[in-house]
Amino acid sequence: MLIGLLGKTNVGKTTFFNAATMLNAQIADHPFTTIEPNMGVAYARVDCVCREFNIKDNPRRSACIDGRRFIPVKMIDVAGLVPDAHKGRGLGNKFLDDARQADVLIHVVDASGSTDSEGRRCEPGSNDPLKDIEFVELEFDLWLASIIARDWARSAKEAEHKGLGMEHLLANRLSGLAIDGHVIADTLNAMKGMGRLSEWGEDDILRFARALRIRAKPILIAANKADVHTARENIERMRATGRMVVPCIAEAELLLRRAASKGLVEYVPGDAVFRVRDGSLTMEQRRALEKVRALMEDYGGTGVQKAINAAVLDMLHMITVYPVEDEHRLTDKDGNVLPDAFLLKQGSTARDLAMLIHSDLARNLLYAIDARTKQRLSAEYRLRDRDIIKIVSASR
Ligand SMILES: Nc1nc2c(ncn2[C@@H]2O[C@H](COP(=O)(O)OP(=O)(O)O)[C@@H](O)[C@H]2O)c(=O)[nH]1
Ligand SMILES: [Mg+2]
Repeated sequence: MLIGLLGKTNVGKTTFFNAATMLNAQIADHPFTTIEPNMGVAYARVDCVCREFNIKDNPRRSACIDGRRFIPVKMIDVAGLVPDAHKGRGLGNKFLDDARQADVLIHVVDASGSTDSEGRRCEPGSNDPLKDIEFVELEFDLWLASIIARDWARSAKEAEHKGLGMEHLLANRLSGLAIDGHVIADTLNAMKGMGRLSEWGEDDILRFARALRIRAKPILIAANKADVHTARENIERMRATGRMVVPCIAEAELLLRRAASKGLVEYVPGDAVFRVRDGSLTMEQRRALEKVRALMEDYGGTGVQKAINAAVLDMLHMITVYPVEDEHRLTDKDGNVLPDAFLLKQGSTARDLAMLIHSDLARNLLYAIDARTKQRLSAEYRLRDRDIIKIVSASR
């Protein structure tokens, strides 16, 4: 799974990215060994099942801090967003090339309105972040539409003649965009009232592109710089449009994570509070931290972790499942307690979980065991959030 981070210059995108991916340095055994420069590992935070069993776990690819499990998710810093990106202006092609791989996008906006449309500093409140949002959406939609529209009338006619489903043609055309075929089919279904496909004009195609983008590439708004006084009103306005908006203070999150890594504060990313640890802080450090504390009380945290969680868990409808090999001790074969936590789409089955572990395991799958009840589950069992599952296969 991949989160794409978008935003124009000076909104705090790098600050957000650095804060979100910082935990990485503290987890030695992370699963992504080679990573491109604009890629990092962020984490979704869930309540770990270790608390329920009152056991000490030792995760391998995720981390458990005070009963909070941090599950790795790749994050890509999508560069080069400028007007007319879809026509290839600036780094436009690079932008779209990065963005197309993402399953969900986090759009960092300057909610305080102190960055103009070209990314220059301006008077707080003078730029409208809603315009930034609409601009990104339109750029994306125009780009999608341009891919779909290629030779549209002829292709649509051909599909109609042969009685072929249009979704096949579109799935082909949109391959490489990480969009599920059934999402395309669903979107086409929702467009039924728009008449014959072969008669669709540019506007119809754009409308379809928009409907598809909303389903296939959901965008969460990280309303950054929420600490600036002009932000609050803009946050309300953005929320009023029905979009998912999470107020953020990326700068505060970065400060806290850095302070925590130096042992100056105790802070679990995503908490609403932190504790100052060291008596030897300078007055300046203390003052900065107290300012952060007041802001966090206002918003219930810095919002960075909340934004990641909302994107992954809410927008992508993910659940967490813990595979084990010993359903009594909740360990893998090496004795690691609750070694893994996987994110799976709601509706995934025991077979999907097996597939995620190893294709051989899925091929030879016999049944699964619910570690809580010790009951057998079929391969088609629909996993629930927080399930602890042993997969039993014929190969071992
Ligand atoms: N007030 C405030 N400023 C921030 C926040 N996050 C970042 N900034 C500042 O915004 C400026 C641009 O940040 P940067 O991360 O480089 O933005 P980018 O160009 O979007 O990558 C820097 O001066 C940051 O310190 C925040 O949450 N609040
Ligand atoms: Mg930057």
